[in-house]
Amino acid sequence: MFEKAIVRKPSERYTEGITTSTLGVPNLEKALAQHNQYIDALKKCGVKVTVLEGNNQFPDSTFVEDEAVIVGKLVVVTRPGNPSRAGEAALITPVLENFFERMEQITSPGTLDGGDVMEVGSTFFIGLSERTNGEGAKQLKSIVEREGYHAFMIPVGTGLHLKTFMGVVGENDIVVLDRFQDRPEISGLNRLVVSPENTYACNCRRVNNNVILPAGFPAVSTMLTENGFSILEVELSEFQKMDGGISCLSLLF
Ligand code: CIR
Repeated sequence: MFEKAIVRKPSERYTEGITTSTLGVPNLEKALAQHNQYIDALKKCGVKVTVLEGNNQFPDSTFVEDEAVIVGKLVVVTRPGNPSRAGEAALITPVLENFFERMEQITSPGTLDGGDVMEVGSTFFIGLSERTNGEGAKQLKSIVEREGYHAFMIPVGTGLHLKTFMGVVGENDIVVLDRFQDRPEISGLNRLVVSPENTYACNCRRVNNNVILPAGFPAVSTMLTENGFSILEVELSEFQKMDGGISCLSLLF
């Protein structure tokens, strides 16, 4: 069960973050309102939410997921792969010190974004991407194995992060974009397959008894409901414009 979440509000400079999307410039007021709805959804799932103030130095720092990976009682502070986000590790560290007694760090030349790490039961799947290099993935793999977990690496190919294309919805269940469904690394998982027009909804997240899902993807919400999942939909249009989704916006533990 998740008891706590850390989120960070989008800052005044939110719209200056990195994006590959062609959906237009986000509206900050709308983004803040959607962020509040996201916080409400987390609270509905029974999670106590710590809300950090927006940070103007790092426009992408609302995507806190990329800054740390939680491995049981240990937290691993990442080394974000885009240079404009590298300083976010130092930004989140003092916050995490309030919650965790044990802390590790991904170190140079390793880079790793939390968006590339998917935990299912006792296994961590680590995406090799533009943001997470082989060295960063290797460092995380050895940490999680030392802590008693399994780890597999998965090449992401074109696209931002591993979890741009898959999300955990149950004990052993994931939602996954069709082109990844036959990857041998995830063959042991129950895979609910999504077609390319619904790619954005792959980034959904199980939070205790619910799955939080972006609004506007009826095919995916129907599939999840028919498979017995209880879903909470949140409108995230202003985060999609900055390549961010459901999982990116919180650290859960
Ligand atoms: C970035 O490109 O780094 C941000 N604009 C979006 C990060 C999304 N994070 C995630 O998927 N974990």
